[in-house]
Amino acid sequence: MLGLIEAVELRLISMPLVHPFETSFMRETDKDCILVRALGSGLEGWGEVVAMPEPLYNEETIATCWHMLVDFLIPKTLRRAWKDPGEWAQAMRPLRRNYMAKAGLEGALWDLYSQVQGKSLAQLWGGRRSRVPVGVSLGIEASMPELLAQVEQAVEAGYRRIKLKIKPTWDVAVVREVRRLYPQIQLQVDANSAYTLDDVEVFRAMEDLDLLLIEQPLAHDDIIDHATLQGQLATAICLDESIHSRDDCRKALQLQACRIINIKPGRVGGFCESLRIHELCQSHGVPVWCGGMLETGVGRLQNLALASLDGFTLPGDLSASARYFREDIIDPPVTLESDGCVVVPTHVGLGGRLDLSRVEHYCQKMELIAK
Ligand code: OSB
Ligand code: MG
Repeated sequence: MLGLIEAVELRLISMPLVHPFETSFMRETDKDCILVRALGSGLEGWGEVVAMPEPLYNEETIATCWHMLVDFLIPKTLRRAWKDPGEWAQAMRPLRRNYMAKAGLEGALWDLYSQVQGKSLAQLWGGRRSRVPVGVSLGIEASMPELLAQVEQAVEAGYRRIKLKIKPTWDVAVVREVRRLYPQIQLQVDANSAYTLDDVEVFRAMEDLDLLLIEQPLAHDDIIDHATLQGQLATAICLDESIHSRDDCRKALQLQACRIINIKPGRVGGFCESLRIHELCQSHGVPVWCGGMLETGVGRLQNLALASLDGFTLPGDLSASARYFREDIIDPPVTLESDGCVVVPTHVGLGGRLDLSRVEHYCQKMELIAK
């Protein structure tokens, strides 16, 4: 029993990134997000809303999530006692989309539920691995030497899989050079929807680079064109932005729009839907991996628990805290083992790792919503 949720607090957090992160759609120097704290049964659970300040990755923003949480999701949550986070997620379905807003609150409820049940999230979700291989996502840089310095640093740190962000003017030549210098490394690219079907030649030119996958080459809301592109490529396409639900995933697989799925709990409305997508992909023999949104330790520890499930056979975007932050809001932070893996948390909930004084230090705004 999850029980009655008595109050929910929202905190807007802004933490400096150790290195700016640039994609085909934006450049970030700070990690801004909402932390959700759900209070009930004398316990507190924490979750993270991964929406960004601007609607450039998807349509949500920090402000739209704040509004959805304060005006709809939290009031609907406070009115009754919940059996478990699954029942809650089902009850929120009439509220259309707004997946990141939902996922942040669901994460807080899972943290609470983990404590009530006395089981870790990995245990609750059926994760069996105690450590998971992780990769690193490297942004677009101003020059090739600057990117190569980032690659070298990541390889030296022990990461065995590198993901390169690409965009027109920063693609084939860049990826080819990294592949030439690191013939052995697992390499993949992420276009964040920067191309159209007119660019097939760009992807053809990468076919000999032994890429694990090409992530979201075409439009954020497309499945059909991706099927056309996948039909013309030997390299696997992986969908990120286009997949918001198990149903989207089912349709993408049916149309053969991709061969791999990136599961980001924030993008699909939470861990319940993530588990459903994982199950569907497993039944189709389709590999999945856990994507990231530069999460703080709160979202990161929860994503790690998800990535411990059997179907997550590819390295996730779940790097160590130090790759993003000088100081994470969890202590101890997430660290990389010498074999390129991260240890899956075995503790109940956040295991007392949240450093409240650091949360307060990075907090820019707080709101308490109670009945
Ligand atoms: O497309 O996977 C993406 C970060 C922000 C928004 C979108 C994406 C990303 C990443 C970073 O690639 C992954 C990470 O958290 O390390
Ligand atoms: Mg992506």
